[in-house]
Amino acid sequence: MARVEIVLGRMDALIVVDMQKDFIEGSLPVPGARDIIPNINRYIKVFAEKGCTVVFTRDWHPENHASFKENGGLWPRHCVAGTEGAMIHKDITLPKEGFFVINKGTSPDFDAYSGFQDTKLDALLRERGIKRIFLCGVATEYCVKATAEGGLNLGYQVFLLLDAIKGVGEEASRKALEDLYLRGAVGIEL
Ligand code: VGL
Ligand code: ZN
Repeated sequence: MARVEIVLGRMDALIVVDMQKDFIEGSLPVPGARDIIPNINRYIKVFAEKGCTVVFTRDWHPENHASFKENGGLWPRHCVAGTEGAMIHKDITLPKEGFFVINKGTSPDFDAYSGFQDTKLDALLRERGIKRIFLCGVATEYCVKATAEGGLNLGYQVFLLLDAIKGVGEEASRKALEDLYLRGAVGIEL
């Protein structure tokens, strides 16, 4: 295991992916998602203290969203905009000030796993001079992976906080990480 020191600063952003009630204890739970909450809270505190940008993404679907089974999609109804299930989980500690929330998947006609897809996330990070993004949250092989790929495509250096992500399937999650490493993402724990 190589050890390198990472000094966090203003050009770094923590992106907390989809830590919403429905993915933790609601209609589409990711097994074990609750277990990463303490580590995510630790990262939020550390990044906020270092003056980093902290962003929360939310899956934020209209009721008639194409990804829902009732509309011909893959998933049970989840994270309907404005509902209880779409809220950031109550045990996630938000920074006292200066954090951002990015909603995604808001168009009824197609799914958007990446926090960068059809959102202002890239503009927000660019405006703030962010070069490195550190990802945590759920689900490893879906929204975390897609957001990491989106970041890599846009030229960000991407770090995956391995003790603060959780996937739906073990094998699929392992494969997702392998793919991301090949593309240049780096897995770390701080
Ligand atoms: C997600 C399935 C459907 C995710 C979102 O956040 O990984 N997964 N919508
Ligand atoms: Zn969704």
